[in-house]
Amino acid sequence: MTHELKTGGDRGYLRIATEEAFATQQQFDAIMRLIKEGRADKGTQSLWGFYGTSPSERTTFIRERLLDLGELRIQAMDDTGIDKAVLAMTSPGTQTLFDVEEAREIARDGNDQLKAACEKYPDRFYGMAAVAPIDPEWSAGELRRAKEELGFHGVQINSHTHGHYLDEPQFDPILRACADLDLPLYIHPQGLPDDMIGDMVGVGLDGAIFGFAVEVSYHAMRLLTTGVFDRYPNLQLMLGHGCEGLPHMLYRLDYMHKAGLRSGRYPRLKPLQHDLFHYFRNNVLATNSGLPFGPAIKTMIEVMGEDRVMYAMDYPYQYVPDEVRWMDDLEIPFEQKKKFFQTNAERWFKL
Ligand code: 1DF
Ligand code: MN
Repeated sequence: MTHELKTGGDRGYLRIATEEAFATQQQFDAIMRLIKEGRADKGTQSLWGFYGTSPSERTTFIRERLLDLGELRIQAMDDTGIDKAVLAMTSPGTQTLFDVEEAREIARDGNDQLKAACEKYPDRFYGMAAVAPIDPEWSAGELRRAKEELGFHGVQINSHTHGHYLDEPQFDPILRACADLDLPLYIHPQGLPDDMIGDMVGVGLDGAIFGFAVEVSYHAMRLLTTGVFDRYPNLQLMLGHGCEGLPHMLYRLDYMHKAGLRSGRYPRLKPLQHDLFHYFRNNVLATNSGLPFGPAIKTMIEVMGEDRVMYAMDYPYQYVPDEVRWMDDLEIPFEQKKKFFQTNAERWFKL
């Protein structure tokens, strides 16, 4: 151990964790009911069939911690020197559900519960809204309520909704609401759609280990290459897990995108106003959730700029106090570290 972890800024910065998960009992029960009835997709069966029932130490800890928006969470933050947490309803939110009414009710109730927790711990907890993308118009209205009545700071969408992606026209009300309300759109993983998951469950690679990044990076590339950020130039897309690997590959993504355009290979790909580098430096924000890994953080800072990379712990899925010490000791300039831990989150979430 190199140093004690304390809240309050003893190292010259506050620590703000930006991808922190909670569940509601109603959400949990609805997902587990789908699984019991054999109606959940393969990705949900794999994830929540495991997290919902396994007696292992890891899953028991995660279940208990997800359902707590009180003292257990505050204690964990105190123990790891986390001053503030930006909280969102855990993956898959409502997005694996089929009943529209139930999805809306779980999102609305989750937002109310989160609002109550933020009021109880006003300098510790900050909210991102849950929505029900299966009903885009309702979701747009809920985003307005989240911003104007609940004082929330963003929205978390757990990637695809029954295999559908936010660049599809039916979801435009959600994108427009994010842009109009100036709410960052955090795209978080969930289980992969049935038509993508292949044999990933069979080989044990569908979850956070690998499949999540495949599917969310695909989602982000769809938004980027179909011109969402030309339609909404102020929209800010947040991606966790080291920006789901994309900055590492940005040269090739951009080169092949341009090559495809030049040769007219795909009718759906139309020329954009800018190259992909531009969007990564103007519309994409990254967190290092799950990746307390210097090379990844430094690459993101180099590729996207020091104003666009933020800290996240991914509590309770990756609760490792030592990770905070490694990030404190990261070999980057102090000014960059302060942006990473504190001021970028304050700026982009408007805390
Ligand atoms: C896991 C990770 C599962 C994250 C999650 O939802 C999740 C995991 C079920 O470790 O299996 O949201 N995560 O955010 O990294
Ligand atoms: Mn997460």
